[in-house]
Amino acid sequence: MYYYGIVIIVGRVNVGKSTILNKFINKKLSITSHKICTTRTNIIGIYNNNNYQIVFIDTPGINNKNINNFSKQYNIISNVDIILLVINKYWTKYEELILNYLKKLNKLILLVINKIDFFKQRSDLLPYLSFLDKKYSFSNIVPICAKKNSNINMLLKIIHNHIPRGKPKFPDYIITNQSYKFILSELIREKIIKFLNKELPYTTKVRVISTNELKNICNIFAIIYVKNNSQKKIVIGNNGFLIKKINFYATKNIEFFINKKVNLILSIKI
Ligand SMILES: Nc1nc2c(ncn2[C@@H]2O[C@H](COP(=O)(O)OP(=O)(O)O)[C@@H](O)[C@H]2O)c(=O)[nH]1
Ligand SMILES: [Mg+2]
Repeated sequence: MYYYGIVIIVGRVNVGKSTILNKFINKKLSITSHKICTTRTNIIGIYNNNNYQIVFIDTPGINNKNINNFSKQYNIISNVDIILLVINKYWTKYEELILNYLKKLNKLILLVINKIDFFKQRSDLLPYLSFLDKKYSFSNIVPICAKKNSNINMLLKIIHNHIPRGKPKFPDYIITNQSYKFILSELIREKIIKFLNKELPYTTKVRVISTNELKNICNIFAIIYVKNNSQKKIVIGNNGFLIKKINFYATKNIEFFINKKVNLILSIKI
């Protein structure tokens, strides 16, 4: 029995969304430091544990600049299984607006209160909890401190309980701590496998060489490695038909996850 689901992490900027994703995935994904399609796009982290595969999507977050336009940031939301709404010690107008938007979607919302180290005593949390409880029928309200790793495992466990049955979308050798470029390359490889069926060995490699994020588009350059000339011909297809098809669907696949227009350049090397 397999379980597969997509979880989106939403909330105000700076509440600790990316920190939480990093804790789930166990490694610093190149989130803020590297300029690889990350500052204005979603970040994907793939979590594998036994028969569970969970795709976490970290959004840039809501602030003054995008407050009127956040449905754009939540483009993917109709396809997710769980919404993780992250907040901190204070419920602000941002949280109010985000929740009002989310409410209409009829999805499972898990509320995470992060940075509970800002509460002097645990008991100070109680009035806040009852306030939040009245806001909406969240499936759970989970206080955590991502920075100190406290309650992260409990939160993961709760998430597991809500993941539907389903076959994993990504090959199981992807372990939890893969680089972002690797995940992008998997999104490309998935389409190669799909369109080439059994004509190519399952081991075909894809490497994302560079990514360059511009205001409205993300350029991604990747190389598909094949064994010999005949394999190369297969991948290219008649008049480039197949490589164009791979490119088209791989682009859609990446755009879906990172929520941004993608210009994908694919090159084939022996
Ligand atoms: N005190 C405290 N700081 C935290 C905690 N979790 C994250 N932070 C810090 O909050 C800041 C914003 O975190 P980040 O994950 O980038 O927020 P994002 O904008 O929501 O993705 C960083 O400096 C984190 O180190 C926490 O549990 N306690
Ligand atoms: Mg972030």
